[in-house]
Amino acid sequence: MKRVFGLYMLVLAVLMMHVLGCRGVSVKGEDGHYLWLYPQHAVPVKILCSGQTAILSIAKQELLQNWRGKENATVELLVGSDKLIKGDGYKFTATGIQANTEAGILYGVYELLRRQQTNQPIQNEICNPSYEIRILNHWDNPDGSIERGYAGHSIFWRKEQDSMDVTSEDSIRWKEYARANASVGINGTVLNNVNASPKILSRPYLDRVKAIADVLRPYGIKTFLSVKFSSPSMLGGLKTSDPLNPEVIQWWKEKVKEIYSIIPDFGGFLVKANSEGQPGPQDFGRTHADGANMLADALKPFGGIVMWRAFVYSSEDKDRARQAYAEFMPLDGQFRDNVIIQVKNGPIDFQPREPFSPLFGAMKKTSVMPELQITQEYLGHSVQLVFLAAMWEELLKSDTYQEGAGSTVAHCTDGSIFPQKYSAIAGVANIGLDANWCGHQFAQANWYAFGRLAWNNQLTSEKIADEWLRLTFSASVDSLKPEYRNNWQEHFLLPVKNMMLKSREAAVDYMMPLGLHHIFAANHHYGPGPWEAPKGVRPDWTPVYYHKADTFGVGFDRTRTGSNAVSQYHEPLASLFNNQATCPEIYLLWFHHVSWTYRMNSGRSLWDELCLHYDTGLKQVRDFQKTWDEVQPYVDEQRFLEVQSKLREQYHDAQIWKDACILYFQQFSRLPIPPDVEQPVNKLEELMKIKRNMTYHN
Ligand code: GCW
Repeated sequence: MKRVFGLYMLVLAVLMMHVLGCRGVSVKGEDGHYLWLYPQHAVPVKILCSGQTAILSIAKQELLQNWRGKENATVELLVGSDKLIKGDGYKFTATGIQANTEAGILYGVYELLRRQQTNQPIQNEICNPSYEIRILNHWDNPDGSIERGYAGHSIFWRKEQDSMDVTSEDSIRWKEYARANASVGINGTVLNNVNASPKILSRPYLDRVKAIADVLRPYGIKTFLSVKFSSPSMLGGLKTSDPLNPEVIQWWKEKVKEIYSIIPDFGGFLVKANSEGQPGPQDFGRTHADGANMLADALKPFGGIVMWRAFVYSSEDKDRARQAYAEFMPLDGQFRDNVIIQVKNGPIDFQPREPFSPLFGAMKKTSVMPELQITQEYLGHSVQLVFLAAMWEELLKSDTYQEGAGSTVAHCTDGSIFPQKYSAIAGVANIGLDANWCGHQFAQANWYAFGRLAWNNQLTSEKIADEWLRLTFSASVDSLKPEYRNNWQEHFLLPVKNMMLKSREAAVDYMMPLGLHHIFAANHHYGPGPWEAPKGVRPDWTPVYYHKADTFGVGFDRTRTGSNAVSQYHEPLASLFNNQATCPEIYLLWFHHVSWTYRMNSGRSLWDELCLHYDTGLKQVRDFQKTWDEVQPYVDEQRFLEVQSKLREQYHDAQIWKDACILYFQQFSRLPIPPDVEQPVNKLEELMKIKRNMTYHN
């Protein structure tokens, strides 16, 4: 037995060297490739587990390789049936881990190891997931490019001219990806962009999906695909893609059957329909429910689901923020039980700050799942350090009041208030082939945070940041001189955590404070473009539509006398938002067109307050730079220098945001910049000429 074990370790060691060799990274992993899963100095442990399945083998292997508890302790892994354990939840018992599913055991193992590494207690307790489906959405195209991706080429798809054959590098990446996801409880992934190509459903692509699914399966991860609604005509050669047409229905049935013959545990479809030019049921005079149900019926016999996106807005309505609600509310109750409506966190589009979408809690007879954006499309791409958990915590804790006080977005979507058949949450992935996976070392924290919140939607961003920092940076503690090792918490953990926790508000401040939104330069969504109003472009694709600045004031009037979007919220929120005096100031310009001289709670005028926010945001980034410079002795050189240089760029770009917005809005306010605000250092005419090169790198 001992010899077998020894041999096993040798094979593992050779494998590890192979893995590292393939990527060409230093053994220390200072490029960030290890994510939060740094190899541990493990001590021996005995494992009692009768099962030999792929999932359980991984669970055992993880324990053996990373155990940092009592030397030679015995840990029992028991798949049983306990009514208090839900779904893939688990229980820590006096002897080990118990779960009702094998995936539950795996999640229990990862949590146990996490607690050992972060010095948290392990008591007898039950941990159940908040959401049953915890899924990443990759906006990866079949040619390997990634829409809104800032970390290189797709890990799944290759350039058109390249072969579709699966290489050993592919398998290694997918396995590392699966492991990282499983370690935070993510159990599903959509492999391609919601702006879907019909060819994803053709055989060569399905074969590659199968290869991916085979690697992900032992980590408890199901595979899903985004589909183009017009696939029957575009791929199948039919005359129509009308969801009520019998041939169309048959085409989808056969396609689904084919998929399941290749991937028996396939998860289902994600659909973007009648949105931003994508085809959908409305092209044939049908409703979203007609379209979603037709696909749901095809998937039902195999246990598959449809995630149907509510991200819709026509150019006709005068307020884009109202439209998802206006289109979907009348359909509540009309969807099959294997349809989940996927709703972006805010009513417009992943902005630095939005109030929650009014669909949460309002659709009471339909499963509704939040869609979060992990990739930082509107939050600084992979250049800026912005920890998004703070934003998601704000969303999940927002009270909708739909079923009385305490009906938070978290509870309205996790099944604890409405008896929805499925509960789910999605995050648009920020993952690419970059050595550090996410482009920015700290963007890894957002992937981590999504998984942790999907597992437990009551976690605080503070706790998540703390965990992530300990897991990601503490491995280097061992190599520190004792005088540094002893004050690691005080001199590294606390200041860096503090920086992470402040980073989202800082970004809101230097980009669009007080409820401003979507004043980005067109297309790239990185820098400012409040002046943009090109002729011939849909008004709701131009910043001036959103800020509506004039000599009176600034902001979008969504009150009862304006677009009336406030009425989509349940009382007391509708009245609270409707009244300028009671509207929370963080949403003021979202709901109101406010005079430049309006007195804010601070006693300052709106104009002064706006300038102050821009200034504060910029100064915060300067503080982040200082914080990071001071922790240099605690961080390996590569990661230190990378983050330092990105913070420098962030500061430069935050200055552009501040100067551009203050100088642009000043043309309307015609008021002086308050004396306690640092004067802009750039000229508006120069800032308006900046173009950003948007080619992604690979
Ligand atoms: O945020 C916008 C993005 C598009 C994206 C769209 C969507 C995938 O700018 O790139 O398309 O939302 O969510 O469908």
